[in-house]
Amino acid sequence: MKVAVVGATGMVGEVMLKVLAERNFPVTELIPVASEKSVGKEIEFKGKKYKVVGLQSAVDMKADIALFSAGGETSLAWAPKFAAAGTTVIDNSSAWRMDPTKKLVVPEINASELTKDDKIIANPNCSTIQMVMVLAPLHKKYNIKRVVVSTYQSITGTGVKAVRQLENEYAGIQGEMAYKYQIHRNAIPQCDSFEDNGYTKEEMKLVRETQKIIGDKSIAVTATAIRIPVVGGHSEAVNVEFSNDFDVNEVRNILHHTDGVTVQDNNDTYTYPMPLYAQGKDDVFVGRIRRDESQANSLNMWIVSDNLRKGAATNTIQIAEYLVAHKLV
Ligand code: 11C
Repeated sequence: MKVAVVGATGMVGEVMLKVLAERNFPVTELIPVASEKSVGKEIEFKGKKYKVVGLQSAVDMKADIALFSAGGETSLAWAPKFAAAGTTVIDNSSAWRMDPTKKLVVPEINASELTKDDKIIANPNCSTIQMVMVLAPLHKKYNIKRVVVSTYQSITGTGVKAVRQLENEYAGIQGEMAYKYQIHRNAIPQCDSFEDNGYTKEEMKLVRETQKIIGDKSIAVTATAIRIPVVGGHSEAVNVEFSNDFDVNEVRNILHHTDGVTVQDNNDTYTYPMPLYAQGKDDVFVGRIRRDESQANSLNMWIVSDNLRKGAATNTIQIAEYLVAHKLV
């Protein structure tokens, strides 16, 4: 496969290159793509050096697959040009996710929707991916009525500027701000900008993307997304109300047998997921699984995953793997 990585020098792009190598994705030719200021720079992939090219040169090189992580505006402007050249685009931005003509895919849940005609495929938001990985198998068994989620999100979701802000604040250096407020020793109840309904875009992604991926608009979701000074991954406190009653051990057992999900749930040994330990791993970790005793058929869980891995690069590459395995590209 001739593979273009658009945004190769960015935070997610770098993890994409790492994951492509780790999973031994069949790359016959790599095309690292970035903005004009990075063109000509060299990046290393599997011990070989590659020169970064610009977007138009990359379109002309007619890759089989282009993995995009260069922001919504670049995706809106360039994904159609790649697609018109015959390249299948898997896009990690929010640009195409809610477009009814585009598939929004978490491979373990809905990759079977993909066909050869899907030339621009959307990768969901990181906080949505880790939540639906746990919700989808439970929805099948007990039917979800409502989800209440609060997120505790890693600054790596904002990008390298936020990581620098935290490092500067930690070292007591005045520098460029990614957030309106100090993030060191703080919790900021705003991820992304606000919509007219008073929620942030990040919160509404959790609502809309969950319904689209699971394919059920009747699932009610309400979210509060918080930024915290952590780098390893996003954490989520999730409360779920089902139509049907459940057995907590059966819930653990279903999740234990779900591909891509690891149950870490033992109070006796203080075993529960934490971002410090999820970092660099591909799985979604779930623990603190317990009945919500305040309401019928309701459950509480704590879900953690590396937002740059399953939340971004890994999921994108799993989509590419599915396309290759099913000869859709
Ligand atoms: C964050 N979830 O943590 C965001 C980052 O729609 O792909 C990814 C934004 C997106 O701030």
